[in-house]
Amino acid sequence: MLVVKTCLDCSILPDIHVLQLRNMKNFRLVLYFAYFIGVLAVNAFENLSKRNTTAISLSSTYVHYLATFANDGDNITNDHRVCSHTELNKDKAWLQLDFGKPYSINTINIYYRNEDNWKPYRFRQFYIDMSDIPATLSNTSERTRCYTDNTTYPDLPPFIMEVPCKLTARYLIVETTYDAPEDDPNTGAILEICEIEVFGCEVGEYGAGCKSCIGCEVCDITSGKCRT
Ligand SMILES: *[C@@H]1O[C@H](CO)[C@@H](O)[C@H](O)[C@H]1NC(C)=O
Ligand SMILES: *[C@@H]1O[C@H](CO)[C@@H](O)[C@H](O)[C@H]1NC(C)=O
Ligand SMILES: *[C@@H]1O[C@H](CO)[C@@H](O)[C@H](O)[C@H]1NC(C)=O
Ligand SMILES: *[C@@H]1O[C@H](CO)[C@@H](O)[C@H](O)[C@H]1NC(C)=O
Ligand SMILES: *[C@@H]1O[C@H](CO)[C@@H](O)[C@H](O)[C@H]1NC(C)=O
Ligand SMILES: [Ca+2]
Ligand SMILES: [Ca+2]
Repeated sequence: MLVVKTCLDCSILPDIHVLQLRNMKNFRLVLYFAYFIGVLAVNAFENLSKRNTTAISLSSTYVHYLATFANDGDNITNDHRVCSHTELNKDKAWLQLDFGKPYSINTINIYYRNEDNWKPYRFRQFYIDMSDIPATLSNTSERTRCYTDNTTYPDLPPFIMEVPCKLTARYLIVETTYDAPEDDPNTGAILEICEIEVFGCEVGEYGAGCKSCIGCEVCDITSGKCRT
C-alpha cells in the first residue's frame, strides 16, 4: 500500500466558501469591466474544452479521479472527489486537450484543487504548451510554451487562474515535473485540475463571437489584424 497524505476525506470548512465567493465576485467584476472597455470579452469566445469533438486525457489517473472531471462544466475546487488527479510517484504529469484540429486560443481558465487542508502545493512551476504533436509523443522542445508559473516554496499559485495563451495548435498540454515537499514521502509530479476552460476560435476567426478574418486567412485572435 502507498502512503497517501493527500487528505482524501477531509471536511470542508465554511471559510473556504467565503474565500471562494470573494474571488468569484472579483473575477466577475474584472470580466464586467473588461467587457465595457471592450478589450477582453473572454466569455464571448467559444469554450473549446467542452466541445463534443475535444478529447481530454491525463498522463495517468489516480484511483477514479478521471480527466473528464476537468471539463464537466462544474468549477468546484474544494472537493477532490470531483477533480481530475494524476498518479503518485511519476516524473511528469500532464493534462491534454485534443481539439481534433488546430484552433486559435485566446485565454485559459484553470480551477485547481483547493481544500481547507490541501492547498495547490503541487501546482507550483506548472507550464502550458501547445503543439501539433500529442503529449505522449512530444517533448517540450517540440512544443511552444505559452505560460510558465514561477511560484516557489512556500508560496502558492492562485487556485483560480486566468492565463493568456495566444497560440494556434491542435493540442493544449498543461504539464509539470515539480515535486511538492508537502506530500513527502511521495516523490514526483502530480496535477489536480478541477476544471479547465479554453476560450478561442476556429483558425481564420477572431474576436468576440469569432468573426471571420477580413482580407486574410489568419489573423490576430483579439485585434483581427492580418498576419503575413
Ligand atoms: C463557477 O461556475 C458557476 C456556475 O456556472 C458560475 O456562476 C461561477 O461564476 C463560476 N466561477 C468562476 C470563478 O468563474
Ligand atoms: C463552457 O462551455 C460549456 C458548454 O458549451 C458551457 O455550458 C459553459 O457555460 C462554458 N463556460 C463558460 C465559462 O463559458
Ligand atoms: C456536436 O456538437 C455540434 C455543434 O454543437 C452538433 O451539431 C453535433 O450534433 C454534436 N455531435 C454529437 C455527436 O453530439
Ligand atoms: C525531443 O525529440 C526530438 C525529436 O524526437 C529529439 O531529437 C530530441 O533529442 C528530444 N529531446 C529530448 C530532450 O528528449
Ligand atoms: C516565469 O519565468 C520565465 C523565465 O524567466 C518568464 O519567461 C515568464 O514570463 C515567467 N512567468 C510569469 C507568469 O511571470
Ligand atoms: Ca469539474
Ligand atoms: Ca513530494
